Amino acid sequence: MAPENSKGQYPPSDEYRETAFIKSAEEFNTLYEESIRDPAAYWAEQAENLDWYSKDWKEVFTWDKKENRFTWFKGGKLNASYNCLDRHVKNGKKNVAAIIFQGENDDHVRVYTYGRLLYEVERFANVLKSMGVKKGDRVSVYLPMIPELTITMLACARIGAVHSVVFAAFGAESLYNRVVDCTPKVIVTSDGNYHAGKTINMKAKVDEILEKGTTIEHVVVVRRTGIETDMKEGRDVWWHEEVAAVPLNCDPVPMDAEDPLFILYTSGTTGKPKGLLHTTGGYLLGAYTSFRNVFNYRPGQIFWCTADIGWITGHTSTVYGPLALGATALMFEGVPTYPGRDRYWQVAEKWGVDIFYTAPTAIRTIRQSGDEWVKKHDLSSLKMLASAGEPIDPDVWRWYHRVIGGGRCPISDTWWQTETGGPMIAPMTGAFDLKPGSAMKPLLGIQAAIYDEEKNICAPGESGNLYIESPPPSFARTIWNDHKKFVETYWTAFPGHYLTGDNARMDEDGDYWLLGRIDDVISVAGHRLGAAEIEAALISHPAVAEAAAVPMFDDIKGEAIYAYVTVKDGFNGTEELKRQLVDHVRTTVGPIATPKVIHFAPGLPKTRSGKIMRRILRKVAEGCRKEEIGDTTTLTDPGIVDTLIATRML
Ligand code: 7RM
Repeated sequence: MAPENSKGQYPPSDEYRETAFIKSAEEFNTLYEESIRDPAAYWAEQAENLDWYSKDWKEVFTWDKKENRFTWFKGGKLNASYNCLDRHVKNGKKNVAAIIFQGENDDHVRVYTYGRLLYEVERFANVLKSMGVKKGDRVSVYLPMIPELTITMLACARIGAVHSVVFAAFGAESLYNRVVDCTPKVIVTSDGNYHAGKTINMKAKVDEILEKGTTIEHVVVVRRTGIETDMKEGRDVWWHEEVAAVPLNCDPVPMDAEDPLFILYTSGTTGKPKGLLHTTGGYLLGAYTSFRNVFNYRPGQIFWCTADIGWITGHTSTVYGPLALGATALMFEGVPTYPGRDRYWQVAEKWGVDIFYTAPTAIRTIRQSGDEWVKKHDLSSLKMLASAGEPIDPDVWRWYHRVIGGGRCPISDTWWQTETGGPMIAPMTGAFDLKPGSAMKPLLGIQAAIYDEEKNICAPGESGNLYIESPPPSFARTIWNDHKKFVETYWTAFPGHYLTGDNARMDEDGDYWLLGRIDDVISVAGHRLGAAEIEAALISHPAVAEAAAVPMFDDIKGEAIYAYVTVKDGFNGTEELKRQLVDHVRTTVGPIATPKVIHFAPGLPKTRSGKIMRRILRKVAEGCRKEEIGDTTTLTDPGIVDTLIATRML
């Protein structure tokens, strides 16, 4: 890529431009105008890239704005696992690598060709069937980043079961909440997982939730670590024993485009995580199209997204996007800093990674370790870089570009959410002069807009609420069990427009700059955590009366958790209690929710209706002075603010 131009932007090199699907801003503008003049026509044309049993949809897109129900390609029939596997096997890719698995331990390597992956998926689909799993049934998946995770997802898709993956680092309480909500028949887990040199027992957490009572009848356990594992007769079975006992072939079930593909939970403003429901046709089409357009993937390239599959980024960018396209995806089990702080670069060099996709938090961690860790490796195979999960700071962007990308690789800063299913705003790297820190423009077929509180379009430079104007195919259709909440959360602020929950502004060139969340979501290292979930964990400790969690600035994680805690009478806010609370949150929600600060407070600022004023708590956590806090007159006890400022924890 040519160096930075006089405007501080980064135009693509001619060499890169050549390989891109869209090669100039003019070409993009023309295609974009066309795509939004008639989005249904645009998406119907894209739908030709999938393999359908039938394209008998009456209408491409329907949208009932009163009920907030929408459909894409309803009546069309396809199968996601067929699209991700069989069709590539039939098209000469039987012996092309689909997944390159790199375990945490450097010699744990498995390569699955499309042919082998199909074989594994068919066998496991038969295992699920043998357990009585039918079309529409839910299957919970609580697995580390190992190929069995992808195999389970595709096996579900093959027989029409709905997978619900829970991030492996979530604790028992978080797992329980996600499992009871979607009432699965089966859970697929592993004995344990490897994390930064430690072996963690996963099955024990599953046992813990099963004791509380769930709908789960069968537990399939992958032997990953070989640790001592309690297996309950009649309920728990080993993966390797089951797959050896079933027939090899399993035909894919034709699904309606609107049949559910998966449920994925995400944290929101209220205590209960929301199960976003994604459907077969629309989601898969979105994954395919965005993967092709954003990454300019070319056959033979190795694509590596470091996100865990427990998050939407992993669903779309490690499983469905690459496999729908017939690409080769690296699947990595480890962490960026173990055994050395060059682990990512060692892996990228080892496998000759072409496209590397990670989160700003990882880049910040790696940058902090110093350039010499990167310089030890030959990263000349890299062609492009990408980022997702949080705003990427321009300085960090430039470091990523210069040190990781060798000044040669364009960076796509992709903005999206669990709800959107796939990227919505991202630069076309072969066409745009890139601006560090900006996600730039909505993708083809996507319309975004920024409105102020009065629902006027914000002028360039003004910040406001980011909306997506009409739901594209990849959007979640509802919240599992709670359509009312779906409507309230996303479609009520401005009926007919999807509220993203993010602040943004547009610059003079019409490029988008994302500014962070407007709600009570804390983004720790790019992982969305609900303040309410952390608070619920704190409050469940016997010493805690009340708790409020807010984000605080953290130069590595972007945001960290600052927790205010009022203790019950008879308890004292000691260092020992602090340690206990931190441990308690780690085991209930998971290590990613570890509070950075516990601030013992005599009380919390509340409105008369009893709502905790998080705005004020955020400001105190940020270190604001009294004058900067704003109006406190609506509080029942305004004096509490002075106390909190005086006792603020640094
Ligand atoms: C992909 C993912 C969604 C929230 C979203 C934003 C933030 C994601 C970017 C970003 C700035 C980006 N899904 N976010 N990507 N902020 N620039 N490129 O992370 O559902 O887990 O989180 O993440 O606040 O609302 S998510």
